[in-house]
Amino acid sequence: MISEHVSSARALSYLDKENKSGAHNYHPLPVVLTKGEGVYVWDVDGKRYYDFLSGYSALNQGHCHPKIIAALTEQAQRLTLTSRAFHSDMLGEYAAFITDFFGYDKVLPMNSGAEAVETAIKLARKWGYEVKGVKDGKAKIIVCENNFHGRTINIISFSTDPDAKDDFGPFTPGYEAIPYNDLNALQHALSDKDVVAFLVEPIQGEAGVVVPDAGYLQKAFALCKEANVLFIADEIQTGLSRTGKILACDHENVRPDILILGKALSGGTLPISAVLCDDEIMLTIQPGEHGSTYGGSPLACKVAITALKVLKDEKMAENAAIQGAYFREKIKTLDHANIAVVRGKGLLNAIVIDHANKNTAWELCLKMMENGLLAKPTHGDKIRLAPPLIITREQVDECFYIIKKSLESIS
Ligand code: IF1
Repeated sequence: MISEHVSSARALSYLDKENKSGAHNYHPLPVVLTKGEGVYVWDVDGKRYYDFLSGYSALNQGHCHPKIIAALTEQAQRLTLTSRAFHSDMLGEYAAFITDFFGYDKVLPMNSGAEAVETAIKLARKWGYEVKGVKDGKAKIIVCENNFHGRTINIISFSTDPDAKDDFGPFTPGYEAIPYNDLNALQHALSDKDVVAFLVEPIQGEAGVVVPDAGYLQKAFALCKEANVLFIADEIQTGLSRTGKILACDHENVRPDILILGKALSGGTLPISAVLCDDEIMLTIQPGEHGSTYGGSPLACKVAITALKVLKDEKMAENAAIQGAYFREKIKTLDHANIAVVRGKGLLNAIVIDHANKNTAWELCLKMMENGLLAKPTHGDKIRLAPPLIITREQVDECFYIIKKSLESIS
């Protein structure tokens, strides 16, 4: 029973309401939050927790970062939306800022991560037909097994996760899935002349923070170049300082042909995503061929500029690298029977629970919740540990203690 873990009758009433009138498309921990600040969130009974999910890495800058909230509220009182039927005084400024920040000719602003992935796919196909010269309707995109790129029909068409796709067909053709971290498979798949792009997560998030071998991204990029194929990096989860560099691809000095960003681009305030690439690719899309109502709104532009500035000014990539390495070292010392693997980069980490009882990961999360730390299991046996990037060494020590204590109490 979930209800026995709920902190109060009042908290339970929120769960009941959600359950009765909201779709049942999630299985959340039984905690009802009402306030967030930095690395902390508070539930409706006033209990404080460390947030080790960070809104699936949308909250890299921490909850309610004062500079981001100031930018949001200031812009919200002036101009929120023009649609792209008119210009705003913010879009040009944002486009100049973000293209300079990441070193690309152009940006195409969207909202959710899935929309940005769809945008990248449309760009790759259009480039394939208009620049590479692939025959109409033949364009093929290589993806990796166990990928996660979002939940639209097209994106789940190339998912290999039955939970994501069963009973949602028919699906979109034009994709081939190869094993992740397998350069031979990539080389083989690239021999098809109709391939226009390779879409890859620099670290597979949903798969359980799967870090590829050193050199994989760089060699994969080189293979794509040899085959005149676009290398598309989905950095929606790995980007924006999470792994200890502004982009996970930076660890291998790879500059993707198409870069996809989302999540922390708004510091957890609005759905803001972006696709970046150079003119040869971006200018294949003409007026009327793609867009969205909210993408590139003045509100989003202002928030995204501020969110990026905060990451850089407050050296969050550097802190993620330092605290992440420290945290992994500490967790590795646990040598606990229940922990099979600890892996990750920067502050994107996961532990894999090894136990006969397949509920152990969920039980551990409940224990950690009780002890003041929120994290969520994925695929039954993996727990993602990804706090906001502003976490301090003292806080890492305290969180380590909470995790250790929780582990000890379930074995
Ligand atoms: C859900 C995971 C995280 C993503 C990558 C695109 C998107 C995502 C690499 C789509 C979104 C989220 C969405 C959330 C769970 C989740 C997730 F568990 F699936 F892996 F972050 F850890 N590319 N990831 O990770 O972005 O459209 O959601 O803005 O339940 O769908 P979106």
